[in-house]
Amino acid sequence: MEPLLSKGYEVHGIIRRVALEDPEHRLSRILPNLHRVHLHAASLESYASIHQVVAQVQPDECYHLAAQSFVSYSFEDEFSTLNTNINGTHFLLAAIRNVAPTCRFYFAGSSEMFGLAEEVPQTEGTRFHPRSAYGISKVTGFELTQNYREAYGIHASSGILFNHESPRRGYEFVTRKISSGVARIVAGKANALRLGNLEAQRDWGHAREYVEAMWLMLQQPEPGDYVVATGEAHSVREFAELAFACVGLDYREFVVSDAAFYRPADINLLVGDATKARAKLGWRQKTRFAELVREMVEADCRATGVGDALREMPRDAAV
Ligand code: GDR
Repeated sequence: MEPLLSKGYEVHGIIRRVALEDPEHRLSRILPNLHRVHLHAASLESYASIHQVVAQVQPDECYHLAAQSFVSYSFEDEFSTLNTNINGTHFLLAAIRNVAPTCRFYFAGSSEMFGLAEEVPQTEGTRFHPRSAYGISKVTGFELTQNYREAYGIHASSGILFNHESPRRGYEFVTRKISSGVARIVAGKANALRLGNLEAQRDWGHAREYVEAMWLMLQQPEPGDYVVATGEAHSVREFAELAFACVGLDYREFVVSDAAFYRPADINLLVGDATKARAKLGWRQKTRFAELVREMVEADCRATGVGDALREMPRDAAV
């Protein structure tokens, strides 16, 4: 929302009624900007509510970022993940087609669609082989978006975004789990950090830069699909090593690999090739891996009152 506000957009969002009634708790991450956006009570599970908001607002652009987005949870509750993610995308596309057909649409696709990828790095042409209900729901959303583009002429684009992180990341995702875990350990509130598969490799970029790519997609004369990635893979172990090093600690003394956090089917390596986004959108990723780790650990340490523990970033850490 901040990039759109800074560009002078009038921003509307949909939000579940329960969250609207409890903003301090449920909307804490957007509280400073709450007065600058128009929030409408609606649910991705109800076509009628989506239709009503789209008809009333008549948006020029729609960024569909709402989903059950935690891959691990999608193994525990496949039904809700598939229902919400697939129907939610369908309802939005159908509402746009019916009452705001000139609205440009962005679908948040995911590198999880590649899953057990047959090639490295992955491009827009790599075959999908999702490994979770979440990945399957995103492939379906991607196909729906393509179909609405081809069948009804909607300016509908999909971003195939690889992992994008920042200090605002939810605590359940591994990067924030590590950065907040480091802060808790320094503060003496924990003495170990239990993680799952330390060897999984991901292509981690900065969320702020990735939302700019979303916006660029909707400014193009023609809709399309774009991989957004840094092109660099790093393991969970590397992330933990750098994160603990930010406070002068050795991760091996604190990190425990716990089978409880392994997924029934994980993906060992995802790394993207953003050549198309660079060529057509002029998009560039700027934040390096070590800077991202540092920013997240720094934010959590300061918020926990242990900012003093932060050490200078080693010169060779700018990987
Ligand atoms: P991911 O993000 O599934 O890639 O999806 P996540 O941070 O949850 O996992 C990344 C990798 O780390 C491994 N891992 C752990 N993960 C979590 N959450 N907790 C742990 O303790 C842990 N230990 C190891 C995982 O097994 C995995 O391999 C994110 C989400 O934002 C999606 O919505 C988005 O589509 C993709 O990124 C791109």
